[in-house]
Amino acid sequence: MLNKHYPFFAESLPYSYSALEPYIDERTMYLHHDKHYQTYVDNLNKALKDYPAYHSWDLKALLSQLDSLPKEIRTQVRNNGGGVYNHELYFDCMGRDHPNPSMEFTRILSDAFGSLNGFLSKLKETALGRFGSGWGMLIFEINLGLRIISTPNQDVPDLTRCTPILPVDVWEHAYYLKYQNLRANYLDSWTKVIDWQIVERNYSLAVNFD
Ligand code: MN3
Repeated sequence: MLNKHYPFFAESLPYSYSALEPYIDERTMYLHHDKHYQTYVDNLNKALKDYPAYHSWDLKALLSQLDSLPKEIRTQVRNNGGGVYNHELYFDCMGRDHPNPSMEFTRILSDAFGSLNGFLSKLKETALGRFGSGWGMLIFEINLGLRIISTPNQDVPDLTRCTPILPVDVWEHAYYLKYQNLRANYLDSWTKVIDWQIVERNYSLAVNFD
């Protein structure tokens, strides 16, 4: 994802639309991937189309150097590039194959957050506390290690020092069809479809790049 550049293409979902049933319904996954995510990809390309100087920039370069982009496209790249980045990681971190973290990763989470449940509660609380649309995220930050943060809209943290490990989408489009306004119920269900093998891979990559 991060080493791709213009024109960006949507990644296919790494499982079927119905794979996360009953926790996340097929229709939500279809709309979320084929409509919402696809639109972020299309609009990112549209923003960059007439700016060839940035066609070789990968997503991480674009998102971490927004201030050096022409101001006409800065907001479009921030919103749509962030949308591409966040959704690819979100879809990737879900699945039904690895519903539990390894002993080693459970220990790592416990060192940072007290216990696995302590981690999940803190992430849920942070995601619930995001007013309006945005994300809850486990990130790895240089010098600070694992942290839980929340970002508004499609913002990503400073990618020059933070690596997102596990994001959860709390825009209503992620849950409204099945859970309506009950964000907390969606978050409880989402924890059942985390693919921990992918999360642990993301963590190892982040730590080894540090
Ligand atoms: Mn979304």
